[in-house]
Amino acid sequence: MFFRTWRHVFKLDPDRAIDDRTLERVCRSGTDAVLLGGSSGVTYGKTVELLTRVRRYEVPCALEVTDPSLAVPGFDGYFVPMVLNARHRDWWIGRHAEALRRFGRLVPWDITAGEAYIVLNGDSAVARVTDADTGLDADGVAAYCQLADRLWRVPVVYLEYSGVFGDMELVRRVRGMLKQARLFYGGGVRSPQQAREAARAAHTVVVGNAVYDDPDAALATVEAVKGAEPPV
Ligand code: 1GP
Repeated sequence: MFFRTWRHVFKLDPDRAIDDRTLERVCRSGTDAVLLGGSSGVTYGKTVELLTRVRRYEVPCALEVTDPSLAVPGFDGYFVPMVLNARHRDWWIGRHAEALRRFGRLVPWDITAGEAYIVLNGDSAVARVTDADTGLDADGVAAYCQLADRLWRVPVVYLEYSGVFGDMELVRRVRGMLKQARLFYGGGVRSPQQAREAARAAHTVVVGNAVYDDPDAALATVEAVKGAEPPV
């Protein structure tokens, strides 16, 4: 699928302002893709606007469809997040089934992939919005990974620490378990050192907040990830 070779991804939030110069640096950085997504305040109009700006550059651009009303056409790929450790079924299958009932015939399935999220930072917006059970132990995380990878055969497992740098030992353990899914890691990557560590542990490293808080540091993560030994 379209994301199979991605090692480094910048995640941009259509609800956050980014100036033209920073966006240009992000898009020309050598990253494998720009992923648009956010936990709150994202609208169709804001998504179109940011896609249009990213399209000035050649970098592939994908969308995380967190609500069917945000399904803007014209992306290179679409991810549909399912938050496995959310307490309410709405966030694993409920909203998805409702959306497919209405729009299933319009989905470009050849460029659409499910993303099995396990949210591990209880203070993050995504944990609050989805009421995620973030107090899982390693075996609990491993169980969700098997569920996604083996039982449901979701092509992406996403360990989401959004805002804080995660437990790399756990990330490595999860990656070692996966049989078919690609492991995305996101959370608190703000330096080349962290980027390298995450790149050794996961298949794909996602950098979000740093783009807005410290663009120079964010840009330095690209080379660090690309130069790191990939996980087997
Ligand atoms: C957020 O996983 C991404 O969804 C990246 O996390 O914003 O902490 O870099 P950060």
